[in-house]
Amino acid sequence: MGLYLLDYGAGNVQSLANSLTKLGHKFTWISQPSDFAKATSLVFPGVGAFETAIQHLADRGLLEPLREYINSGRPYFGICIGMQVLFESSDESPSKGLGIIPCHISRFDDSNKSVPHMGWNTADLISTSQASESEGIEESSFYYFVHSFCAKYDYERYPKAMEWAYTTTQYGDEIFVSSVRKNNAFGTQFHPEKSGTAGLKLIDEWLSKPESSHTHAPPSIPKPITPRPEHRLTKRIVACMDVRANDQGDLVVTKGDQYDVREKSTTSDSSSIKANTAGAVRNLGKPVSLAEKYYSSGADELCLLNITSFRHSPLHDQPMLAVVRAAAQEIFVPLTIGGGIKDTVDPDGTKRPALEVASAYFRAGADKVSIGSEAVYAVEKLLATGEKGKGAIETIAHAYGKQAVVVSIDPRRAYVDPETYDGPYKNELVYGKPDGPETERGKAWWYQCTVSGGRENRQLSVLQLAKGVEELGAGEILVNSIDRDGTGLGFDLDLVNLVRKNVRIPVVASSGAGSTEHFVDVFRGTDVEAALAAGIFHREEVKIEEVKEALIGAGINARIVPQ
Ligand code: 1PR
Repeated sequence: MGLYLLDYGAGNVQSLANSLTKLGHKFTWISQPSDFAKATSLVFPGVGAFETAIQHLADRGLLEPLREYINSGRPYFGICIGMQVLFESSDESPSKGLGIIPCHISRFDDSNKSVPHMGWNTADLISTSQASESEGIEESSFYYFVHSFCAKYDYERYPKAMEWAYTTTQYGDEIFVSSVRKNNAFGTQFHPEKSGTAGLKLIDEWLSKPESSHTHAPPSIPKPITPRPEHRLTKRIVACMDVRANDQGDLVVTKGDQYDVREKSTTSDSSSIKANTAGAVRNLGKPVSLAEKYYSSGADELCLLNITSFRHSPLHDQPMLAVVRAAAQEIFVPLTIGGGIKDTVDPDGTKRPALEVASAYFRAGADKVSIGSEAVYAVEKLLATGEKGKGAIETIAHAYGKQAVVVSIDPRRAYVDPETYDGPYKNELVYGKPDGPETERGKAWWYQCTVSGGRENRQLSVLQLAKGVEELGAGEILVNSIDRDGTGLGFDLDLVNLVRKNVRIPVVASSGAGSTEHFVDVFRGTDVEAALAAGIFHREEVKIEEVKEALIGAGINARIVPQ
């Protein structure tokens, strides 16, 4: 008897488990159909893809028991896919949902905005009278959404289904149902387990209610809702931690200048050029304690990059998995893990496909994985042979949804003489800009992709890579810049705009932030959804709270966390 959680076996459910543990709620996993009979309340944190969820539930004999459970009148809380399964069908999949809510789930229109809808947005109660028996949703709070498909709020076409609508949210000019509530069932399209303290409060309130308070009647009366001039989706601020083993073997957060993470030697001896780049690995702190610090300062997302990929450990002993596990227990905003997400081989010869590597990180508590070098190779293959479908991006996106797959690009400017250059990237050249090193003045450049943390240049431009990974099914692009990394000169707006204007998935600008103004510049000068920084946060030159205040002062929508 008691609280049960449903895991369909291919989604990241660890985040919800962590939030329940943090809140002190005990729970049991549903592992077989007969467990449903023992549940007095049930939470289904369905992160991932609709089709995978339905198929896995059906294959494990859990779909019908789930329907019976919900129809039995016992409390049900579905999150994201856990809410969407209540509906009839989805553009995402030929498989049918439970059909409890008579409405179709459709894809967002990406003609005038990025899809997935990713980030912090508000949830507006349909009726103010609902506030009195609230589910803990506050209109002043922001909640974390990540999805490409939604139940559009359409009370004329689906009047019965819209009775279920408890809150709506606007993205672009589309209004969708962001939570549903009727009788014993409640569901949110957003992720309360990833929505910081606002989300934890919501979960706690739902779990703390007596069973009798979970019966809701009468339902809301559907009514027209006019879109506002602008949605409330905020610009995200991401704190990034590059993690590697230092020379003593401890995992530390480090930070390079243009990807060189070692201290510069202080020697002036001109014969020791080697020593100039061979100092100790910079140690800026411990990954888990820094992650906790950034979470409480209001970071909207955290990113942990394994920049040495700890090549010699078997997958299940990867030191980075332990870091992710520990961080995920304490932080309740999205966590992206990058570095080494590719097909690997354990030291004993066991092959680990990229999907298995990613799954290990998702089980440890990651919400997204970030793919670097492997994405470059995949696009090179795509351009050379047209081959796609079996790589890391595609297999992970198929199982976990494209929103879980970030591609991290590490470009470097390739300078050319604009008078004489007649190479394949002449349509991508950036001309006449005063920035760049003294030695390259007067030259133009294109943005060249690299692999292995910038160690190797490839004959592939950023534009080719960005378009290619979008075609392969990536859900977001992180645009680093080796030229700007660690320099504090500000984001490379030419680079960021190049990517932003050529793809329809969310883009994160990275590298070069040196002041709060640089964040304002990147959001004014480009349409990116998020901006990432590392060095200035690690060295405490700028606090995340100060960045948010600067954004709000400049009229840019940002999420402030009450301290
Ligand atoms: O190729 O899939 O194994 O992924 C490796 C990942 O590790 C990639 O995401 C790559 O960017 C990252 N990486 C590899 N080597 C380094 C290095 O520094 N030597 N870190 C590295 C890259 C770049 C940013 C950085 C921003 C902001 N870090 O994430 O945090 O530039 O810095 P700033 O605000 O201080 O300017 P794979």
